[in-house]
Parts: sequence; structure tokens; C-alpha cells
Amino acid sequence: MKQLVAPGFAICLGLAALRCFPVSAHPQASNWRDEGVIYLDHSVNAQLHPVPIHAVHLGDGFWAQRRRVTTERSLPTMLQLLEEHGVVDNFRRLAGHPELVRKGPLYTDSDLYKWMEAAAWAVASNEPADADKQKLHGEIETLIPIISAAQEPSGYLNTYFVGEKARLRFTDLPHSHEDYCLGHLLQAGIAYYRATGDRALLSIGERFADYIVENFGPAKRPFVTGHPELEMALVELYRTTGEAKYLEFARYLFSGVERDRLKLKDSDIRYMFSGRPFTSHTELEGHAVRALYAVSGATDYFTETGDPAYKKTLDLLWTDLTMRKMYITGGVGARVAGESFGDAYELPSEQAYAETCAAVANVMWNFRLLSLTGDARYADVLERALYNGVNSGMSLSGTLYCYRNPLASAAEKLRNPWYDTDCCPPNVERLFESLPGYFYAMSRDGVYVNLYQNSALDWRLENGVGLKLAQATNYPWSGDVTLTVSPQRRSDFTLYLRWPSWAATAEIQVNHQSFAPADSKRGSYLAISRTWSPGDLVTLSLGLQSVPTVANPRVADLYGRVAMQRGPLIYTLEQMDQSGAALGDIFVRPNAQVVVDFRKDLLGGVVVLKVPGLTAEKSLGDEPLYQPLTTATNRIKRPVTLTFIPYYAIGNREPTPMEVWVPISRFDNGTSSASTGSAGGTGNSSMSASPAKMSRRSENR
Ligand code: FUB
Ligand code: ZN
Repeated sequence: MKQLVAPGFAICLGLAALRCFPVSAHPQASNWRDEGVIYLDHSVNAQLHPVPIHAVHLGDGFWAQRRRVTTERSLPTMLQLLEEHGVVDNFRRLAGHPELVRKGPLYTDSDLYKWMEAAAWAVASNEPADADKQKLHGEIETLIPIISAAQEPSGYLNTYFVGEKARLRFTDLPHSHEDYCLGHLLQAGIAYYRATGDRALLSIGERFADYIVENFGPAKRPFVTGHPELEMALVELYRTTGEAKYLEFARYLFSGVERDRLKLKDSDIRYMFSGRPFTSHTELEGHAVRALYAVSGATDYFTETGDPAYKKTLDLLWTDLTMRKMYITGGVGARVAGESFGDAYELPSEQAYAETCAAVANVMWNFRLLSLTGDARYADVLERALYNGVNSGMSLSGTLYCYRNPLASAAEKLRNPWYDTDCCPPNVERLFESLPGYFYAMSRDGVYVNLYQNSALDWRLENGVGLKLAQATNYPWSGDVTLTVSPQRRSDFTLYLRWPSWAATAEIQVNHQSFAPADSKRGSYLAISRTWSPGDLVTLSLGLQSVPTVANPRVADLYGRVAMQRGPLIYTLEQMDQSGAALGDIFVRPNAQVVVDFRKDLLGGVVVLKVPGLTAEKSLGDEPLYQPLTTATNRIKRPVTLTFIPYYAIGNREPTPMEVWVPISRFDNGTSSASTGSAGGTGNSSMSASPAKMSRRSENR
């Protein structure tokens, strides 16, 4: 097979049926300050161009709070833990300290790289205090020479495969993680370059990438990514340097041609989600993080090349994820064994693996698909995973982390400061620190608001006209958003506002006049095309209701159960909030009136849902395992008020039984037959945009 790659020209695949696609031309010397988390300004197939992090200023609000904790608590404590567990010493050992012993599993290098990526995005952003930024910047600057000194003259860099183990390099590709560590090194180097213009870390990654490209390939030694990650990094490296060889190597990795030369086993191929042609996949299987990093990289590859076979496969796999294999939290990975996907509709709650890294990967994939297409359904999934399955991954204190994110638990201790496999903590950190780069994107005809958050955008339209957008909102507690649109001068463009699929209604006013966009439907972007003048005011009111949600009956574990969702947030019961009613004896009456209550004092300030329920008078633990249906339906129950908290806040007080999917009371037929107990709301129907002023109120669905 002949491969021709010339940026700006075409990529041609296959000798027999030669097909060529235009390849994006990424200029060699890009302007580092203009580059977003992923840099798509020159990507021929990208509909959206994410703005750089420094173009976004966060005001007080949900993500500002989470990011503040990340910068001020998580990053400092995590670096200390990485030091304590020898992760930095593993590099120092190769840099003049042979007396140090290598510690930890063979992929620890990647944990430090992820931390550095997170710190770099913090440095790139506007919110951290100068002192914090300087400290983080200084820490990266201190680490770079240590890493550099561990790099061999050939470019090879890995702290595990050294000395005695050097002979094992690239001999066990399915498990060695040399590729995975390089991927994270490149991503850290790119982030640091985009934050500071300093190529020092990037150059280290490039040298190792060059070593791989020079030594491996179709006519050289065979290579496969045992843990996909490198693909994404190589495409981003191509976008950053303009060097076509990196995109070409990504193509080689996706071609899956080395199965025979590497004697790969079928089980390895399934587990790795690589080693066979990417376009031959028909379902998501194997190790969840590997698979989702692979599809993210393939989306990047498609964004640059436009090979239609990739899009077809990506569509198939996305449908498989969202129709059959994703938790309601956006978490992914049903099985502990192999940290893997389960079969279709296999979504157990308590046994769920739902590794934080997999939810992070879900966000990364959907961000790429969103940028590729401008299709809001990807933003819906991104938002679901971000607010729930990723957000649960870090405690409110910023110092404890979930590795698994189950949807039910019998008081398991879910949060720990450190894991021997510490992949998840710095993964959440890098995502949170890069978040400002996700909120807005530019397109050829205007600007997209992907996520609602108190924030300001200070950037420019693609015709070069400066644009400021000021967004005021208390999202996700409120669905009201106000935007002040200020182009540098009167300009024609389109403002795209996302109508999340969870919102039944979306009302828009432009300068106090109702505005009805054409083709408006939930789960899409609402296009407001007009001549904008500085100071134009847009208000968006999203119908924010508590929505009892059921799963497809094919999910056996969830049949007869309901989860509460309000806006993008999934809710859960924790035992300690239920006034003594045992979680195992509880039924919810989902169609009864829900009362929302903003509790400033609770869990950093959350809206709780008070939902009428019933509890069995006698513990269900005393009932027989099997009994006639009529006996069961006649059991005596008494009314209780169930208090739901947002899922992301689980396990922040003490280990306690927890449950997202709650059995539905069969007595509930939509009419209120049982007392709502103490949940009786005030009936105040106006939800203030200010959480502080948000009092208890009833929500009718
Ligand atoms: O193998 C490296 C990381 O450790 C994976 O991404 C996680 O799933 C965990 O296995
Ligand atoms: Zn992880």
C-alpha cells in the first residue's frame, strides 16, 4: 500500500482503488496563543473552531468553583503525592540518581505528564491568582530538565524500560504502555506550548515521536498502540507542527495492518481496541478507556482527512455507545473485569466500573465530534459526562478521587487521595483546567455557545472583527442565560445557542423582543442571524424541570426503576439524607410533585430534590426471596420524603449507601394517593436566577 501525504493536497489510500481526500494544511509556524485545547482552525472538515483558553474569562459559578479547587488544592496535593510515590524520582533516577529505586506500575510516567498538562492549562487560563500561576509555571519548568535528562540520545524516553528491562522495549506492545506514555507526554508538551510559547517539553515529545516514526512502520518494525492515546496526540502534534509524518503515522496505526507481524491474539485486539483496521469495528468492546481514546483519535484523524469510512465507523460506534452502553451519568464501562464495556444493555449499577478516565474520554470524544459537525447531540453527551460521570471523579475538597463511579453502593469507600494506578486524578485535573476552551467555538459564519456558564468571551469572528460576549447565568441551577453581544463594530453573523435536549422549552428574546429561530428543536443549536451592534442583549430561558427518567426496558438491572434528572444533572439518594428510611426499602412516586430546594449550606451549595416516596413498613430484608405478586403488592408502606442530591456530590460526607436508580412505587398512577409528607413546597413558582435567592418551590412536569 502506498501512502502519500502532502498537507494541503491529499491523502491517498490503497493501491487498487486509489482514493484521495484533501488533507488539512497546518502551517508549520502556528501562532501558539491562538490554539485551543484542540486546534482546528486549519482543519478542512471541522465545522467549529474551539477558541483558545485565554479568550475565556470565567465569572463566579459552577465550573469556576470546581476549577478554583483544582488549581488551589488538587494540583499542589497531587504533585506532592506524585513525589511521595516516586513518580518524579523515577525520572531523577535516570538523571544522575541511580541510587533511587523505580517505583509504581509501568505507566507512572503518564501520570506526571497528565499533571503537567493540567498545570499548563491552568497557566494558560485567566482565573488562577498570579501567585498560583507562577508557582505552577515554576514547577513545570523544574520538571522539564528532569524529564529531559532521562531521555536517551536516540529520543527514547520511558522510566520503566531501562537498565535490565531495556531489552524488553517494544516487545509487548499490548501491555507496555510506551505508546500511551508518549501520547501523554506530547499532550502535555502541546498544552505547555499553547500556554507559554515554550517548546521545551514539546521538543522532548517530538524527539521520542520521531524515534518511533523513524523506526516503526510498514517497511520497518511493526507497531500497534496497546493503549490507544498516541493517535490523538499525533494528530494534535501534526496540527501544532504542520509535520505530515505524524498524521501519516496515525493513519498507519489506524490501518491495523500489523496483526500478523505482531502475532496479535484476538483477545488482545478486542481488549486494546486497536490492531485491526479501525474502519472494521462495528461495536464498542474491550477496555473502555482504550476504546474511547481510540475513537477520539480516529475522530481527529477524520477531521484532518475526511476519509468517509472513518465517519461511518464513528457514527456506528457512537450509536452503540449512546443507545446501548452508556450510563445515565455519561460513565462508561460496565465490567470490572478488563475495565471493559459490557454487552448491549449491560449496565449494572452497583457493579459498574465507570472509570473516571472513561468519562473523561467520553467528553474528549464528544468534543471532537461536536467540533467536527456542529451537531448539538454531541454537546448533550459531553455535558452529561462532564457534569456527572467526570465531576463525581473529584471530591468537593479537590483532594479525594473516585476511580470507579458506580450508580449504587452499599457504603463503599469510593474516594481516595491516591491510587497505585493513579490515572484518573490527573485526568480530571487536566480536563477541568482546560474547560474554558470547551465553552465557545467559532465557525465560518459566527459563534457557538456550547456550554452555559457565567463567563465572558473576548475573541474575534473569523473575518477578524473583534467580538466580546458576556454570559450571565446560574446554570446548572437555573436555566436562565443572559448574553451581551458586543462586536467591535456592527457586524452580520450568527449566534448559535445550544438548546439542550433535556430542556422541554427554550425561549429567546433579542433586545427584549421575542425571537423564534427557524428550525428550532431541542437538542440543536438555535441560530440567531442578524446584524449585531455592540451591547445587543439576548436572553435564553431553558425549561428546567425535574424529570423522572427511565431506562430502556432491555436494561434488565434498571427495569422498574427511575432516576431523577434536573437540567444536565443526574441525582442520587444518599442514605444519610433519608430521615431513617432505609435505601433498600424505599420506593419513589416519580409523578408526584417534586420540590426543589437550593441548599447553600450543603455540599458546596446544591439544589436538592424532595420527591415523595414510600418506604416498606417492614424491612424488605425480612420478606422471602420469592413470593406471590399479590402478596408483594399488598405490602404496607408509609409515605416518606426522599431527598436527592446531585450525583457528582456522592461520597463527600462519609461512605454511605447510595442509589441513582430507585424502584418505582407501583401504586403511583400520577394522582397523588399518598401524603407528600414534609415535602410540601411553598408553591413559589418563580425560580430566581440567583441560587442564594432560590427558595423551595414545586416543579410540575
Ligand atoms: O492502563 C493505564 C490506565 O490505567 C488505563 O487508562 C486505565 O483504565 C487504567 O487501567
Ligand atoms: Zn483512570
